[in-house]
Amino acid sequence: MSSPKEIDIHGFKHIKYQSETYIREEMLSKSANFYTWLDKRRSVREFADTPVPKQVIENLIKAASTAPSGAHKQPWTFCAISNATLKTKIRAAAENEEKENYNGRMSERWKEDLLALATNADKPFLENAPWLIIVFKRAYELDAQGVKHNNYYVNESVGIACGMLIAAIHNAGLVTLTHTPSPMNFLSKVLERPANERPFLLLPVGYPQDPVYVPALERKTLEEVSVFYE
Ligand code: IYR
Repeated sequence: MSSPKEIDIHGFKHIKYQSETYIREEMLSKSANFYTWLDKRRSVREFADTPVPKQVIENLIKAASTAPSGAHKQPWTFCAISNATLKTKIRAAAENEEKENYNGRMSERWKEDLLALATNADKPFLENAPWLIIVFKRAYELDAQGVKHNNYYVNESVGIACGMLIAAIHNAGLVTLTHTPSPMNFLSKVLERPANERPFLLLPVGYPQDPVYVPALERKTLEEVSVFYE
């Protein structure tokens, strides 16, 4: 007898799920190729002003929003900004904060660590990149009666969604960087976000400037990042 297409578990419908599986050789080559492809991703800080179609950004956000989340609450809002006036406002406010960071709020040790990345308080990418995606975490939801319901594992959930967004951007042949102007509450004001949303991460999206240079970084080896218990 064939198994049912759907079953009921305490009143909730569960549907039969068929995951894609591969023969051993294909699994080996797929996993190796995915790593090789992902390893080509680099954070890029200089963008071309070449436009990126809105539909591409929509697809990237849809991909990110497939991320697993605590109790499937999907506690995220992606704000996609191509509006030049808003980008200028965001750049000005972010650079104000960053000036304070670089001129005092950051420790000497921190600034030394950043020398290799050649970052500073100037953030031209906030205006040059055709799109800024600002990810907000939703700390809680309000029901129809206005009662607060906290979401679960919000940072973990939104962090995973951001990782998937970054992979989707790479897959589209575009580049990004993770920018966290600090403090970033100004983003809630500029974008008029509701009180249950807090800024989490800002990602400019676009084509890299040509030519573009990135720091000659090495990634940790498998041995450095893993411990196997067999
Ligand atoms: N937010 C600052 C500083 C900065 C901090 C870290 I940690 C980085 O990896 C990169 C930058 C800035 O955006 O410049």
